[in-house]
Amino acid sequence: MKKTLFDPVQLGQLQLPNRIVMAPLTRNRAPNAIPTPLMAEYYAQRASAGLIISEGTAITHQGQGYADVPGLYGTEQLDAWRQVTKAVHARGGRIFCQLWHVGRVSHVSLQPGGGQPVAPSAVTAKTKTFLMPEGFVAVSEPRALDAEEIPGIVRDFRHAARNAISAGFDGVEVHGANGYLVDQFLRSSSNRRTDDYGGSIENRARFLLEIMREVCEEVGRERTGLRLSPVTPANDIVDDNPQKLFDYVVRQLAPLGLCYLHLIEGATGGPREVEGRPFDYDAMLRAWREAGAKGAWMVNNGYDRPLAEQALSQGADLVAFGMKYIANPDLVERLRTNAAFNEVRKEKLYGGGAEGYTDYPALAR
Ligand code: 8OZ
Repeated sequence: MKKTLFDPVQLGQLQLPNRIVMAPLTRNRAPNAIPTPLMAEYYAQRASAGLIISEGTAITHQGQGYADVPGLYGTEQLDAWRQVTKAVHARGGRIFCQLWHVGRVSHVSLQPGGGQPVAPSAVTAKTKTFLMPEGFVAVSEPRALDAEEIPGIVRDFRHAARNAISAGFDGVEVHGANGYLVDQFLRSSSNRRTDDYGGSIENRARFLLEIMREVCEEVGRERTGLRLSPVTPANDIVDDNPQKLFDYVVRQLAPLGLCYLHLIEGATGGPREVEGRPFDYDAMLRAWREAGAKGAWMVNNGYDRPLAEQALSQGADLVAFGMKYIANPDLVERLRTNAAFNEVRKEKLYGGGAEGYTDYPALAR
């Protein structure tokens, strides 16, 4: 039978009412890294999504890279997240937490003790972070992690996953995309290590695979997803051979039994084709399935209803919407009825309050 965006679908133990996912979206509205009641309202407004994935949430203070993004490592943060997950569940929704360590995409002013951000290698990214009140500023020079520090960060992911479940999330998504720490380990441009975590594809993938094994063990494979972005140029990331890298990665991931793999196709929030960076996503999906994976294939980037329906007919199971979800709390209903979309107010994306956050109207009943 032809799949549609509006079919119910099983994801791990969860029954999703549709195949529409709210993508993770950084909004910088959590002062002191603590979620607020306004955030609970924002997510609850979007509870008709098949699944909500939270904004990137720092697994530790060291994992923070932007002003006022939430964390998941302190009691106050967990208590505040509990109010968010409760509000989403009260509206009949489901929400995963995106586990985030930014690595080198940070600034000394955000780091514990004003220290240097950490990275696989001491290579500064040509990219910006967002501070308040300064706005966009160049990231700080990172230091290379000692080999002895790496198991601790793997454990931090595991611990944050446990915290997410204790805060009422239905599962977790490891942020392996967009040039943050996990992606920095994967890529030849940012990983210049000569130990077991650098050099060959097998070595560069080691950090990711260790994290995924630990997180699955902690919260269960049916509650563990992963986001990847094979060719995005976001945060100054590039790889010699992404097709070969991700072919290897998905074959290694398959036996873990993740509940989904979430793919950003092309440049994050930009064109679906990146000049000079061709990529065959179908081949990646085939490799994952050939290796025995049963999880959902979630696609993202610039989707509308016709393109989403085409993706579903070609093997995708779920479609994640970012920008459209910011401006349209009732996106499911709008897609279903082919209604017009509210336009996003870009100047309200990062930081601020209710304006451009919880004040986008739903369709009149
Ligand atoms: C936009 C601004 C800050 C962070 C990502 C978490 O690219 C982000 C992000 C996006 O994945």
